[in-house]
Amino acid sequence: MPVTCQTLLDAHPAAWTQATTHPFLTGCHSGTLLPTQFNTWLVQDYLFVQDFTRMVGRVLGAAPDGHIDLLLAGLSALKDELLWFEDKATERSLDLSTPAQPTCQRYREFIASLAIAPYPVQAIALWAIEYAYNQGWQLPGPMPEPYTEFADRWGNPGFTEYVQRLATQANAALAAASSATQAQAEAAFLRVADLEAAFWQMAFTSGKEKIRG
Ligand code: HMH
Repeated sequence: MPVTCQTLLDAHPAAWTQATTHPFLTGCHSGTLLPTQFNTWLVQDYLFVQDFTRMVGRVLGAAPDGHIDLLLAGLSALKDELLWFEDKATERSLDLSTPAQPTCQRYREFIASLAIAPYPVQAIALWAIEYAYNQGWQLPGPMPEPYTEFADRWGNPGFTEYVQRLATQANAALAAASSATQAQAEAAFLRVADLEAAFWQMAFTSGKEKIRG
């Protein structure tokens, strides 16, 4: 039985729940999140997305012919997303040249390390990273202002379809993969799940520390 996106989700429900549910997200939903917590996330996620864009470029470079179109569309959306992050930072007077926090840096190093992984492993990691935000931003329910546009960016129907197509491509790549590559894909999925949970926790706690001064 080959590994698929669905078998990974079924085998690791607790890891995936930790990746996609967090007091940060429910705090956005209930209006209890502090602006400093949100702003910490925003700046650190911009730094993440810059390197994630580089990762998607490398996935494109490793992709078979039939997968190029979707990945190009993904890169095009990331171009828009980086400009949007810059607008949001300007609106909030945030400095995007802030250093990456250790958790953000660990995640950036992990996605950089995928450069030498087989394509099916890269495809699973890409799907997991996008699916984590697609689910995470939707699960609490409709987000109030000022978070509506953030939830919509990763929860809108077009993005949801993009993530589903990433899953289809990852499954196709894995179907032909060796058992060693399938095991590596599972490890990458679990690594993404851990790093997603840590990323929410980073923003949630470091924003609070700043308030305490
Ligand atoms: C930490 N994971 C993180 N940031 C993001 N922007 C995404 C996933 C989705 O692109």
